[in-house]
Amino acid sequence: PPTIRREDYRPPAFLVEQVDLHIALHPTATRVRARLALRRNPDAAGAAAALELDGEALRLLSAVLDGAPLPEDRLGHLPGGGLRIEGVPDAAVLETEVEISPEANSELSGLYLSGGNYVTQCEAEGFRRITYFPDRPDVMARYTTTLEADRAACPVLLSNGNPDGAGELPDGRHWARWVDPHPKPSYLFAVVAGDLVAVRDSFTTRSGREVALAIYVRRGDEDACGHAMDSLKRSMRWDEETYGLEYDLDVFNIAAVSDFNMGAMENKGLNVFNTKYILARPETATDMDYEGIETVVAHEYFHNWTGNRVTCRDWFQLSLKEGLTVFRDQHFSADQGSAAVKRLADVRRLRAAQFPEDAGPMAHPVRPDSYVEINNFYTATVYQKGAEVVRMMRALIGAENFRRGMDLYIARHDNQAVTIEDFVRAMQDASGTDLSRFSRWYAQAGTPELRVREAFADGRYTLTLAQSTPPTPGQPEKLPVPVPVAMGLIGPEGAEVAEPRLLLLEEAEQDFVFEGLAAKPVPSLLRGFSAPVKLSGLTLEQLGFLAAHDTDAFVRWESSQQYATATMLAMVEALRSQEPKAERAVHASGDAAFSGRTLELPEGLAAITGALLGRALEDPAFAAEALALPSEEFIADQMTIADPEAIHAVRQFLRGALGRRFAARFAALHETLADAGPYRTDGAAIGRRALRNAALAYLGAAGETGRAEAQFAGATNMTDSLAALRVLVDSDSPAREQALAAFHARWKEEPLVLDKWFTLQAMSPRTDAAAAEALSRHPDFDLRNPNRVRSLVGAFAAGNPAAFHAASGEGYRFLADMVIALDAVNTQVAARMVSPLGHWKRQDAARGARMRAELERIAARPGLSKGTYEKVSKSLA
Ligand code: HT7
Ligand code: ZN
Repeated sequence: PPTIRREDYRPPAFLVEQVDLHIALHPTATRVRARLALRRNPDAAGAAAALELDGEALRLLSAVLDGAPLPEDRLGHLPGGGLRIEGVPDAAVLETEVEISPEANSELSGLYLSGGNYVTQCEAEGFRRITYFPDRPDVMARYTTTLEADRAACPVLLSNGNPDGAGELPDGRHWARWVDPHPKPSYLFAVVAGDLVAVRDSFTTRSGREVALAIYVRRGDEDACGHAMDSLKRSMRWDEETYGLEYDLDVFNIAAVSDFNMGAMENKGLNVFNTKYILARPETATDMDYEGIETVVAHEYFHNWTGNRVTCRDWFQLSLKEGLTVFRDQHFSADQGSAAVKRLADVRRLRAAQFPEDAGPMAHPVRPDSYVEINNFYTATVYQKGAEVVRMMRALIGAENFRRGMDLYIARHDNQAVTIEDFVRAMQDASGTDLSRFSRWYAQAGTPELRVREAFADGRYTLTLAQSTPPTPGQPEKLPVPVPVAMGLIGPEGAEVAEPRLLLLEEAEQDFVFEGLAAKPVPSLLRGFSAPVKLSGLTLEQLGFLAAHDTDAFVRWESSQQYATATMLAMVEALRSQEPKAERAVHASGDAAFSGRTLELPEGLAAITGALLGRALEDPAFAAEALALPSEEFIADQMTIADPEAIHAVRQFLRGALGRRFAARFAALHETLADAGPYRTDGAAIGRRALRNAALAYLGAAGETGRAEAQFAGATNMTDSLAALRVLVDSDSPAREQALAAFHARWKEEPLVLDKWFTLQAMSPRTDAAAAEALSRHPDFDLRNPNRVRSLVGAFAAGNPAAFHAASGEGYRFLADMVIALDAVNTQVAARMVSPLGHWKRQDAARGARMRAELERIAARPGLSKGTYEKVSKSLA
């Protein structure tokens, strides 16, 4: 398959001014009539260039140019299924009619059926599966859409923009017309039609316009939309207050569907959501689900300005809308509750997903230079690292200049399709800061590594920071990037001894000097995680000190995590050097032993845990985050060659040992923090539950499952129920199977809860590849439903490292079997599942060979999709 390169960008030969669509819905034979008002693009080279229309899986019924039918010999056929028409006048009207089958569309791109309802997904290149069109984001057009369907099957007919009439038709059919006054790229087009019910509300904009809000869901789910609706209204207000951005249509509709490739989609005036990010009742959704809903609803709403009104010129610019909008949703969520705890969670996610990506075979810059399949580039790098880059820019130019830059960006580029350079230029012009060097952050892949050195003499403290970025595929050499380092100095008594500052490290190495200090301080660096880098060079003693004393919550958390990481790595090393692998035996009881050797709880880690527990009730949400040991995946990422068995043994041992050492305090926390009064989802209530369930998990790891059994039996909300079930599922308690069966029996009609049932088992160390494979044969498993696939296959491969990396290679084989089966059903989801196999260089030779063998087995499949092919071939390189 061809590689698309950023440097090959050419403007389109024709623009589309107006699109009029008529869609007659039918499960197997939907008819789409499109009328395109075309105009030659004055900015395109080649005054006689042909009109090129994308098309995929369409059956062309007719094509008429300026009233005259186009004969077959005027239609050139393009490789992917598109059309090329020569000799089109500078202004012309093209009318086409095609037939498509929503029922046959298991790819979930274009028009498809979910639970019997019609729904579209057009980003990135799905509109071409609905009609012939120049399906690229730099073609912005005004759309009118008329929908026609059977009234009984489809009482609801929705599209973008404002409603503009509806009526009856013969034979029980009806129609509705929608007009979107705003020009938009085709990827924002949407249709939803079916038997859905609306939960309604309204919002008055700050200029006094009334916007009708509606969330469309399956009948019976109306009571589960309150949190999403509330999140939407808070997002609308926040964007007015923070950026002066007001909503721009009379209606804002959301539709929730069960079958969706991603989380949600920001279609103009008609957002389509995965039900996972809309539906929440205390009995069925966890606190994390509530937080996810708030974030995703806000994210899609914020796209209305950062993405829809100002969009991307081409898909290489994806982070222009995604990085910026993630930055905006993170800022919004931070404003809703504890900003510090939100930041920890965001950083944890960045490190879990983006850092490994940046160190693996698919590493790419925030603005990639090439791709084979654009769907493979909706990545943690484009989204999360892209958000970090915007965040750094704001730190460098200051909040006020950043706001001025946003105003300028939108004023300059409203209704345009633009580039990342345009965004950076607006920030530069508004702030007067030269950001040309800063733009390296968009161009260079890889996570920069910062190393700290110190010197102290005669009251003069010199902090030396050195940076380097490791090579990544296609980028062997890296230049230094400007790194904003928010910092302070802590004196021996635990007080700040210098004004907190923002240092700017621009060169490969720089000294920063502080005078007039009475004693050598401890540097508190990267406060709030001011840059997405890896920091090293502090001693265990300094980390312990910062964990106890820093005034910055992020550095306190980070230092305790780094302390635990260093400790765990040392324990892993000790195990590795003691015995040959084949003789290892790991006992999951908590007393991990490798060939009879017993690990010991390091007193330093116990002391940090004890100190955290002592202050836990001051800020329960923070304490829950700080008490969690670094994940097995994170520890593996710190090693040149990982050792999944040893890491698992060490982490399990520590959880059990800490659970036993502090059993009384964990038990006391579990009792003290029991919910009194009604269930609430504010930050304080969520924090209390998080800490209480962290205590429960430590007790469970220490073999005390009685509390979990009682909590599972009595839980009235999903957070507590699932936390208790997790403890039981990870244990050898006789209650395990019974609890799993009871949970299944109770929730078998709730797909989102059933997903959790699959995930808990997929991630449990007690589930090996054979058990995961057995779950894939469970009658409730469904390859056509992306949520279910992620809940089992994704969770197993990414969240159960010990089983996935079993020395037998069975974990790898299970994943490869699933990828092969999925590729015939949904290529986007299949390609995304390949990633865990790509990290074979981080495993020992035997495992690496098994991973490669599975990648080669996938690559050899005839008819493999280009997306899966791209991931597999890059992973093998
Ligand atoms: N902009 C949306 C991306 C998206 C998507 C991309 C590829 C295939 C399916 C998809 N569904 C949604 C979501 C967002 O980032 O807001
Ligand atoms: Zn987005």
